[in-house]
Amino acid sequence: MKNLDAALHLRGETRFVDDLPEPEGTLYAAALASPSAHGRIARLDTREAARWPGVLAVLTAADIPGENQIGTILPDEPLLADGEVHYVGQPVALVVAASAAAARSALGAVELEIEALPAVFEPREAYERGLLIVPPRSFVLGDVEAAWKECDCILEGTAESGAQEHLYLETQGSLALPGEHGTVKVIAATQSPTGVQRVVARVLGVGMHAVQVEVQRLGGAFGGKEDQATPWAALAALAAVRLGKPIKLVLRRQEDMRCTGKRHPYVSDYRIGLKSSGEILAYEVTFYQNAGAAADLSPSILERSLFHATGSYYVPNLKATGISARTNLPPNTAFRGFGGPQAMFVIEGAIARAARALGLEAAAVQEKNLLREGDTFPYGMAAAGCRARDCWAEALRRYELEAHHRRVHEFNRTHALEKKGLALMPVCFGISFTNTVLNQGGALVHVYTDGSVAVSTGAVEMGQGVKVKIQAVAARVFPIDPALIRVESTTTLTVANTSPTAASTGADLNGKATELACREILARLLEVAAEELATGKYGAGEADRDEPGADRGSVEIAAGRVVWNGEPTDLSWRSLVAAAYARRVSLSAQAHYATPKIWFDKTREKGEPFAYHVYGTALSEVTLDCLRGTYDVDGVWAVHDLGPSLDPLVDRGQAEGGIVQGIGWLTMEEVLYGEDGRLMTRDLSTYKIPDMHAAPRSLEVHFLEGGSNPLGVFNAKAIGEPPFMYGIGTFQALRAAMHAYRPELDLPLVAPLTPERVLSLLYPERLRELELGQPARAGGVPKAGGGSATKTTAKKR
Ligand code: LUZ
Ligand code: MOS
Repeated sequence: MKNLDAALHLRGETRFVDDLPEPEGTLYAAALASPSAHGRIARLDTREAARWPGVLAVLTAADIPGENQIGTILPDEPLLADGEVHYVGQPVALVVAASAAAARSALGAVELEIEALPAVFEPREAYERGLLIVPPRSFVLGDVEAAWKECDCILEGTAESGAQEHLYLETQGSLALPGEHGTVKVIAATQSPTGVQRVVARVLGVGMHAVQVEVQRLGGAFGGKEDQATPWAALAALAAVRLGKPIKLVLRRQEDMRCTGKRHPYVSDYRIGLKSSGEILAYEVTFYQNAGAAADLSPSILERSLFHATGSYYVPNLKATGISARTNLPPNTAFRGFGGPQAMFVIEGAIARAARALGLEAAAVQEKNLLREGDTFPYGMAAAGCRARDCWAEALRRYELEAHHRRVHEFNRTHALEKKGLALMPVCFGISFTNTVLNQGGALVHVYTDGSVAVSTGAVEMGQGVKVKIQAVAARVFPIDPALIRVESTTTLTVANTSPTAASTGADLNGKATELACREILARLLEVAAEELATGKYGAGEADRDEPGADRGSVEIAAGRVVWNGEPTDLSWRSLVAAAYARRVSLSAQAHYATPKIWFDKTREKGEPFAYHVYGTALSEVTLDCLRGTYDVDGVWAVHDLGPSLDPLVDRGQAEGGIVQGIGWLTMEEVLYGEDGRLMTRDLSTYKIPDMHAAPRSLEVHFLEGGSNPLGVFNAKAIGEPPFMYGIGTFQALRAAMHAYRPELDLPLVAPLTPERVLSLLYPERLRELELGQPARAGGVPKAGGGSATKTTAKKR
């Protein structure tokens, strides 16, 4: 099996929002984006723009019939700016015209005067000014203060990880169709149809039952459409209802990059304490999350950082604090890993640095502290079915770590200006939305009288292959040709009150619901089968015809036909379905699945928030050109805890894609804003993502067998997010190569390590000289220095 859309994609026939046939009379909308990062709107005059050729209307906050509010977690985000603007790119007005070009050209005719207010872009500065999204939170385990005294080595430092642009292939967009009785149907590129429905209803001042949201598929999302597809859908719906016409609103790439939020950049302070053996006794970390101008999903993302503060390790004494800082950037949002990668980035950096200080291999310190069965996570849950050490050991064995080490060592000994680095990266990622209520899914299954099946769920297909998995689930319960099973588009009419397809849970939650609905229909069909067989028409069951209570338990379906006592009968799936219809038995079922047992108490910050954890270990090798600062990823080789895959090809695609995306985040992808808060890296000539050449030369993912996971569909584990974090290992391998060249440097823990940055970190003296305009010092070989621009030197408290 492969992605159900593969053939359509290959032929370019797949329809994304922008490819849908437009109903007659469709109008086009474009948003006027704030040019200012923070200011008071002194004047907003739309009259000139409204007279522009082709323009039918210019809408502002005053035109919103309901609430001008789109916030999901906090009500702090207007749909259209009202009185103030808080980031460059914030929608201020909406121009509706006969063509998209006319709408865009009229944007310049809107007269907008903004009185600038002071803008803040750095999370620490925002924190110091008291600009917080939510109050700080801390997760505590043991007693860090007491533990420092027991440590042989204590290191303090800071860590910085950058933003990341989602760069989904399909930009944000919606087509809104006004209906009768004040209803509207919105075809949106969203991970969260219910989220769009709720906000559209709120903005229009109507009930959710007046709003239908439909999603066929997305051209990628990665979290970028979990919350941030909503404003564009709501703007299209607003215009559709105001003008009574179909409205299409699709962002161009630069608009999308400029106006939407990204992965949160984090600045973190850490302190780690170890025994000389490498055992970690205590870890204290404070995450300063750059949330941008509105809450969006930031509090949940920060919460996941706290959950994953200790990565794959058991740390007996921990204090992790999360600070969500409000700045004047576009609201940052969900991105694969959802705050987990930012947290693991810090502890991995801290461990590698501590290992250097102790004269140990990083891998030795990692292994010593890896989670064991029964270890307590900082949030009080015990590691159950822990596979951290199984994956680690299998990675070492399968990928011959010792041989790798020897080769790298030999290479580095014989190459003066090229260096290789190796690093291992263990991953432990909790599966479930950390917000417990979201862990529910629904399915609606119809079997038609010809035996074909339609399955609807709340899952949104975004290229991750969730539909092929749901089809596989239905095909296991109904053992029939998968071609008879169609997985329908996702709409709020078929399955209501859905959670976003996110948190790697799409296949679990919706697959489980599908399984339940199919089983309900199957049970009815088996009843019918037993009765049909008892008629003796199908070459089986005759003996029992007259026996009341004949053994119905032996009736099953296999390979599209009824099997009785292990023997195939003449009763086919199709005939069985027709017989059920003739007996007036329902061939439809709706089911709801809620992850059992999970809970979390926010007052104590303790609970069992995750259904299970996904584990894995990846080995990365990097070759660095020490003169140019450029590098190649020689390979990433992972052992990944997955269990029995529902679709190995799809899962492998997810793992490989996640790895490359994780590498991109920490190496070449650099989001830069100007001093005025304007995005500088707003197209693909200035924002580089990994391509074929940047991808690892060798990329292997081995799925670890064994283990049982009853909380995943048919025992499989979730795949979406965990592999992303293997990229942290590649980043560490690159740092190891840098250390191999300049062992005396205490490199600051900063990402992304673009080649420019690598070069400047390798030659800090040169950089200082250049900055001071001084001639380069004679003598060639750079001297050691704790002098790199960093605060990562050890401090005493
Ligand atoms: N979205 C969300 C997520 O709302 N809650 C989560 O815990 C989560 N985790 C990962 C990705 N998206
Ligand atoms: Mo997500 S980061 O939308 O699972």
